[in-house]
Amino acid sequence: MNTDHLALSPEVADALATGRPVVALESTLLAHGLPQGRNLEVGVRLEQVVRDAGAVPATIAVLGGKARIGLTDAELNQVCSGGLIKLSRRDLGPALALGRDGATTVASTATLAHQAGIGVFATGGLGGVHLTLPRGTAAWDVSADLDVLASTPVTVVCSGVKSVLDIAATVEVLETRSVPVLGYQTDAFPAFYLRVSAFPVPWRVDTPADAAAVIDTHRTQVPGGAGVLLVNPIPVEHELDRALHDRLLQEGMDLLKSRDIRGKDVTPVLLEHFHTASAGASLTANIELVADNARVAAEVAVELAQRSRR
Ligand code: PSU
Ligand code: MN
Repeated sequence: MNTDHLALSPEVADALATGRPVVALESTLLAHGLPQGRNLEVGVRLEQVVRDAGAVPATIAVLGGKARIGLTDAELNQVCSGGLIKLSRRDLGPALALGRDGATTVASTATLAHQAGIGVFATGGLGGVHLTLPRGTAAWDVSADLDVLASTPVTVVCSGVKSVLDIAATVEVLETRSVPVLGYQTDAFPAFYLRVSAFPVPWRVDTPADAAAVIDTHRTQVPGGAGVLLVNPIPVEHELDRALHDRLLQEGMDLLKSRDIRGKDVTPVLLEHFHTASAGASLTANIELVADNARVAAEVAVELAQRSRR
């Protein structure tokens, strides 16, 4: 493997060279998960949240056939202006070789973050196992995020998985693939818009220091090269009303079926339905949960940097 495709911003390169904490942020949630007109302010805010907690943000996207690790204002603007394709890890080779622009998902962001030497990454929700008929999409659909997390030593901080997924099956895959799942101040696996799902987490940590201790130990003493999933429930004041949530979910599933939506379009179409049909309530929830994950990720990155200096 070479790293000729990586273009680190001067700030991120300097932080990594001097052992300062860095948090990776993804671009698909900006380009495909949030509406244009709102996504840029979120991208800017996430970076500020990371800075306020004492870490350096590294938003990641592929622009002009280079993997940009840490974006300029103009690059973040470009990511949020529309027209970027959604790149999973399978798409990195084509996009880099053909000089394309694209937004990176959890799978591709974690891949590039690890190549750049960044160990902590914040997002909204991890991709997972999609529901199949009669409730969901027609085809078998399992996000590459799960495979990549099982084979990439990066900690992903998220609010669990979207309730548009089969949470039971997703939790089982994480177990099978030996990915440690840590509940952050929770005993329940969170369901994105909702703080709890019907499923418990195998482990709970209550402080950034404990999270860092587990991550450090897992990374240095447990073979297998899996990442860690740190799940942080949406802040209680922003949780979606359960009845509204259940209605949106049912409608979303019906929409997928009637429009025959498949593959990588499923998640963006569902999110867009939630945002428009809830008159923005789910949008606020989505933005606030990502911001809180960015804070927690930065606090954990700070602890990890301190540990490596000891
Ligand atoms: N979190 C959000 N919004 C998003 C996503 C995460 O708050 O849009 C994206 C991530 O990029 C994740 C993707 O990798 O959804 C999952 O897509 P798929 O199911 O096609 O793998
Ligand atoms: Mn899929």
